[in-house]
Amino acid sequence: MNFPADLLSLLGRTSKLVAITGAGVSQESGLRTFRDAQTGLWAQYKPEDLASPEAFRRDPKLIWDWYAWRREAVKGVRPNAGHYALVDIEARIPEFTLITQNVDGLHRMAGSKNVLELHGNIQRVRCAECYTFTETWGDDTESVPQCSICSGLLRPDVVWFGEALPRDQLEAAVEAARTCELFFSIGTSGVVQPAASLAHAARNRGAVVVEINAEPTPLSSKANYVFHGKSGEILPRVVEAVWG
Ligand code: BV8
Ligand code: ZN
Repeated sequence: MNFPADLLSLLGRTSKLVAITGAGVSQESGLRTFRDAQTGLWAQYKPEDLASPEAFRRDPKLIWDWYAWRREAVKGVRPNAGHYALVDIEARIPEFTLITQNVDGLHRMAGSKNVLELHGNIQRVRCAECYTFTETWGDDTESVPQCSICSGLLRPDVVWFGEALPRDQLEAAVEAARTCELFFSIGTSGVVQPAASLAHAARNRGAVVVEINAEPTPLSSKANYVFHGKSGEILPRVVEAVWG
């Protein structure tokens, strides 16, 4: 895969780059994407049906167990070459912002610093009532652990469908997208809002938009450059081509 010379030179001289990532960037680490069918007990459920406050109210134990299962899955994997290439790019661009929809924490694990977790992080747990965070919760597998302050049920610190995104993260993401020169959309189907609107906001402000994704998305026709393939293969090549 050759990269257009003008894109490589733009990358080499840009001072403000924003990248947004989705589940696709963690696929080569062995984590299923939201598009991929779930396995085992969870195969019968669509992720968006489980990732909602209604589902938690209806059956808190089911949802607690789903996130416990995903936390174990994340513990069993490592960042891949795509995550590490984004760490390399951050080290070379004066103002780099990494916006992620992923709750797996793999970007930080790889060493990324300026990370905005738009949809939270699965490793963090808090009270559904009083918002108190807790590092530890019993391993009683019979019931959902409760808050030591108000006895409310504990839940993962992630954003469920119908819930507001963390204001500080979202405002910082919108600001970065609106003022960047270069915007990379990596491993995301670009369906979930408001995350999916950021690339378009950057494009509308004159940024050059690059899509790296295994398949076409609603952004493909609007992007300036589109590379369809695996982010863990393409991103290291971009770094090599610009700074190798
Ligand atoms: C809200 C955390 C209101 C939990 C997640 C406007 C229009 C229509 C609908 C809406 C709208 N505004 C709001 C909505 C509703 C909704 C929404 O967008 N619905 C969609 C389904 C249409 N949005 C919300 O509910 C948001 N909240 O609006 O609240 C509000 C406002 C103020 C006050 C009160 C309330 C909250 C959205 C966040 C939900 N939480 N995750 C958890 O993870 O359990 S979303 C979750 O799904 C992910 O975080 C991610 O965002 C999304 C999955 O998308 P991707 O990450 O892109 O993954 P996907 O599998 O889809 O695609 C992977 C891609 O990678 C594929 O294209 C594949 O080809 C590619 N790929 C695969 N392998 C590779 C690869 N690419 C490269 N390399 C590879 N190796
Ligand atoms: Zn509480």
